[in-house]
Amino acid sequence: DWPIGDKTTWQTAMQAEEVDPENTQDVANSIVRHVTTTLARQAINVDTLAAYQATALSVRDQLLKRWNETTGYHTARAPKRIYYLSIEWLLGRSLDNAVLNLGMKNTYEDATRKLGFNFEDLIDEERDAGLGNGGLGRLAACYIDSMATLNLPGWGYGLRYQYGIFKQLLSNSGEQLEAPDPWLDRESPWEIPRLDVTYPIRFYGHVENVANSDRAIWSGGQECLAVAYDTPIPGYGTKNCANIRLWKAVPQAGFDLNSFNAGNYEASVAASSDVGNITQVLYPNDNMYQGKLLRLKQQALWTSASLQDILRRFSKLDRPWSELPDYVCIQMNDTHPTLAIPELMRILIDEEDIPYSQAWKIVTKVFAYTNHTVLPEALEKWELSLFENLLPRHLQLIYKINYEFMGQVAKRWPGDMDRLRRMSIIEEGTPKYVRMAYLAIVGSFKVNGVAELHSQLLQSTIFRDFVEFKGRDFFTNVTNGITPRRWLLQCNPSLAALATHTLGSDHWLVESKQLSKLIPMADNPKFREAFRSIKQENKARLAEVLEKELGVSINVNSIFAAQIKRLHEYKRQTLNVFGIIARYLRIKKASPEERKKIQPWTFIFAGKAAPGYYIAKLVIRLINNVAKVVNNDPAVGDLLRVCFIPDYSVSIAEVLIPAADISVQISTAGTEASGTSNMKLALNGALLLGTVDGANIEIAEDSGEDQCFMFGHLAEQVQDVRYNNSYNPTSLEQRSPELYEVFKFIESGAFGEGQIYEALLKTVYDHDYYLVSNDFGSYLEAQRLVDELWGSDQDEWTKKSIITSFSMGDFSSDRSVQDYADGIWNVAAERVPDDQ
Ligand code: 4GP
Repeated sequence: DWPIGDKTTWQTAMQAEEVDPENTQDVANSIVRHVTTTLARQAINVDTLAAYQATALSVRDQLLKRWNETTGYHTARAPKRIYYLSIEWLLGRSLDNAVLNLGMKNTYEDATRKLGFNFEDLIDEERDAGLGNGGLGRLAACYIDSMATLNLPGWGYGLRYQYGIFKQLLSNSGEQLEAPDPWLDRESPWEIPRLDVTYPIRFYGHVENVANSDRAIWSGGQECLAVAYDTPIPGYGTKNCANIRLWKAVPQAGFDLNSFNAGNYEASVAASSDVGNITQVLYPNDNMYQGKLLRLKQQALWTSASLQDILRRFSKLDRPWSELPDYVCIQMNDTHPTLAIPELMRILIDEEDIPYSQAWKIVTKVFAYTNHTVLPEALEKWELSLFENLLPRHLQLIYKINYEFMGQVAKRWPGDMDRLRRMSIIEEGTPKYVRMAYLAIVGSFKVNGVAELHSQLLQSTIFRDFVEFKGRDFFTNVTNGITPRRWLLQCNPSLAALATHTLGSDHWLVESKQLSKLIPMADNPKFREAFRSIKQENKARLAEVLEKELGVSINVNSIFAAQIKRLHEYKRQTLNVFGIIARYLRIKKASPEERKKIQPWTFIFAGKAAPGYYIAKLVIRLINNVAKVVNNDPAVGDLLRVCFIPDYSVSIAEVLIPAADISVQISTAGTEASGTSNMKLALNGALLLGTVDGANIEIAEDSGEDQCFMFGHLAEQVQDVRYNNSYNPTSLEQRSPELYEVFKFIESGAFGEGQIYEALLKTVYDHDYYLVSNDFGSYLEAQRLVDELWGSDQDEWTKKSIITSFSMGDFSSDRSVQDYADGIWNVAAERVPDDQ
């Protein structure tokens, strides 16, 4: 049945819009149509930006056709769906990725060339979508790419921040400055406003319990709307297209009638602009919790709108509520969406009139929770009073959930008051807190960590009581992964082409384990030469950028060592910069004979510090001032360069990663949950210089320890060392004479007045919580081994690099997402038929 109007007219019109993916003229037509009718321009006034916009809009047309087909197909098939709730989506740019996934890159290159533009220039016009801080948000982006590629019926939900992660500037004294990121200034061609998809959201107000029922009526307070914006995400080698639905907060249509009537027009306009603030800005913290009311509002709006949307889709199936878990699985990317648990309870009980216990049975079959960090300062705990005020009904439900849960614990461990106190969702004390991780565990059917070590540590440390209560099977591990489409095909096209050419097929892009067939090529001199020259090309490209942006001359034959990630004490950029200073001192002291043994290095840093993170910002300042001194000291020659690339982003990562020889992954053992830049760098052939932490361990297992330079204390030793640092302190000089010398040099004013760095050095002098001094010696020793290999056997280096790169098949996000789909979600692929 054709739903509306004349079928032939519709179909002829749709066919007229068809673009043959291989036909350059078709593609050019669609670009020019956007130039004229969307942008209202002519050939004479199309600049590169306009050409980018028209091209992106033309690509978007292709995406939308697939999006429509996919949603239509999935609606008809009504499979179980997976919803991925992430408060961050660090997508980066979309144009290149989209044409690659659509298999239309050549056609678009040809068409834009014929229209007078270089496709690479158009790519550079795009602003990064920086709606995330780091690992957690980029992981979500890789996962949605994989869900689309694996044809899983999956959608992402998030927030449409007006301002993404701040722009990082550097002052003359090397300090980080922050400026807003107005990424929507030029509008994003990738988003589709769905002004008709809106849901009401309530804050504050009061709760009236309904007698003889579990129901309550929550009313009053402030109401606003969440409006949907969709971003289509194409799969690779499939028609399937996933979606990320982002919410924007807007005032209720019309102003608050009461204040209007009271003649308080201005106040009601002001209140409506308050609402707009909710989705104004992304909180710039990574691995760090900040208990701000506005952030709680963000979480409440996002979880409520997403759930209303999910339930509306489910309602159309006309199935009983008890079957919700057969159709819906919600994966919570960290605890930020945990409010979805009481919100689903509220909807089922208050709006659908389902008794509490029945509702709880449904809810606890829907949610799964991924933990991304064991750092205590990152665990979300909302102050109870804040919660009570903003979300009174949710707090009531949390009390009830906790009451029932405490009852079960008390039954199993009668009289164990301490256990009750430890496990309670409500933390007693002044003030009281709501522990979101515990609520997430109690309301989920599965909890996972993101690398083997991390998942073990979760079970043996912060969630230990819950393992005893829920049993071991309740907890699982899914090691993170990265999409090989963006992180090899897109960022390193030459290496991707070498793989495809040698394997005789590009099937590795969806079956990444096939890359392992290339490992034996490490013994083939011709292949080694090809591989090496690609690395050189990528290094030359990066060197050009560094010279242009930072004004630093680069030795392209030096070891490029990249540490590119958020600034954080646990990630130990400190160890890296102190190591650089030690190397600098060594170079300065070296006799001509000794100098010959020292290999040239280029240390590359990139990353932002949370604006309020004083110590992390000091580290940035130190790195920049060390760079200034080292890069301008003639005594150094070309043996050492230090580069801090400002405003790290996905796009910058795409240039950096293919050029690295060494991947610097040096967190204190047991602190980095997984890491994903370690996977990206390894896939592009960088050798791992790392601690025995996070996914480094699995990378070393898969590539073979021979390929890696591992060092430092092990996770199981950290507690003892830490204890000794605090309670049986020895002087820094005893712990690490090399580091002591470095500190004295900093204090002497070598990098600006010594006292600038006092607070930073003190963290190491005093308790050295992150074991910088304890690992410093073995770090330098690991670097020495790197020098030795680089200096003695370049061929051997390339072999190791090849083996590393092609051993990374298991770190594809396709593998991770398939693990989730099979082990947690119980969701199957629904591929849109090609002839559809
Ligand atoms: C990060 C972890 O620090 C990182 O190890 C991991 O690879 C990434 O999540 C993805 O799982 N955590 C955060 C955070 O970004 O804010 O907790």
